Amino acid sequence: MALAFIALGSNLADPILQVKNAFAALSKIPKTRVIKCSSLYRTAPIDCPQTTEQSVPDFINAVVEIETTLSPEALLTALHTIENAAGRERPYINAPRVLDCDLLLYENIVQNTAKLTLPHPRMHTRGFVLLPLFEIAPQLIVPKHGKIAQLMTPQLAQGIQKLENHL
Ligand code: PH2
Ligand code: MG
Ligand code: MG
Repeated sequence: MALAFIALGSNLADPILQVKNAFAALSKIPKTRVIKCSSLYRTAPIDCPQTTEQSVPDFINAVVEIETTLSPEALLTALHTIENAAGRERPYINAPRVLDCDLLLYENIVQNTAKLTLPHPRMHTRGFVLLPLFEIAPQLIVPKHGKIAQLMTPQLAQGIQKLENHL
């Protein structure tokens, strides 16, 4: 069994419901068990281009710890299937999305292949990943980057609100 962490994000089509549905969908991946789900967090968009008069909607983000016997690549494929089933479209980079499921970490694997980079290349700079991850794994050491507690600088918490009463 391998431990892995997955980041969920949505800013379209009832994001709270999308993330809750994703918790359920993750628990149905073959050879996989959900160990912990973080709280839901409302987060300001980071690096999302504004293409219309309408401002980019806030995200709902969360992180899930799983145990699996799937390979990292097979797990990634399962995550894409879940995104597509939720109706994910990719009109441009970082477009608003019904569901994004990113594989953050798989054991302590460090790799950079055409299909998959581990750890996720931007996870260590993003508060919307680090805050929920810290909630469920405060002792975690992120390969290449170090202790999660030390990655979490106060600025990263700006624009992030933990939602109470949502699980
Ligand atoms: N995902 C991105 C880019 N920016 N910002 C927030 N707040 N939450 C996200 O999930 C997110 C983002 C690319 O996947
Ligand atoms: Mg993403
Ligand atoms: Mg993604």
